Amino acid sequence: MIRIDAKPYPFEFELAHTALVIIDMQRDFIEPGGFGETLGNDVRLLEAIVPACQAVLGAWRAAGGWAVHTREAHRADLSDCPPAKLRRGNPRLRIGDAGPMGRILVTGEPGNQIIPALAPVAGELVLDKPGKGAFYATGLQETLDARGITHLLFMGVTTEVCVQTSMREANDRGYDSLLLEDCTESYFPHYKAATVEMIHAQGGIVGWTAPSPGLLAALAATHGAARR
Ligand code: C5J
Repeated sequence: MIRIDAKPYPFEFELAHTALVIIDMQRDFIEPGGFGETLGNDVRLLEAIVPACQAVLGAWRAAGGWAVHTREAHRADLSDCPPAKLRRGNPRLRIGDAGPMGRILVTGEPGNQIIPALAPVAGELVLDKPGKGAFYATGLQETLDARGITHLLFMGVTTEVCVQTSMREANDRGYDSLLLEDCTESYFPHYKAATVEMIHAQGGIVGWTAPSPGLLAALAATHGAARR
């Protein structure tokens, strides 16, 4: 059992029954010149969490942990994109339009790929999700249950949209989830702060939150003990 300091109280999990879920660390959201930037967002905020995410992913793999990578992605014919999602807002570029890194939020396009620093490796799950949440129309619950996963560690972007939606979906499905505070970001820092607070409020109404160094220390201790 691994135990880390967290809010609202320590989070305990077994490595074999826990997945690291990395939400939408895609080029179009994070890299300069991508879709996120064309919307007027300062992508440097999101880029800044990449080293912390890399450290966690590296330590997780070294300890023998399993990871899930999600991408917000639609089929090329947009048949899995509800008209309401397509119509929403008044953006210069809509889902499926040609953007600076290929068609916006379309599977297989360059901008839709996970950033190279966090590229998935063989054996990890890469999940294309048509919604904000990782569970909607993806079969994720069935995959997790088949592997005996009961606990989830979350990182990725954006905190208040796809990360929070996925954590709420996970909570309603009975998983215990923790958000790594320094491994998630929003284009709007006050939304991130509010989301972190609302996740662990009311005795952990959605789940737990913690900075990543506690996890890294616990993983190093577990890994070291396993090698001795
Ligand atoms: C994500 C978005 N990944 N903000 N998407 O949060 O639309």
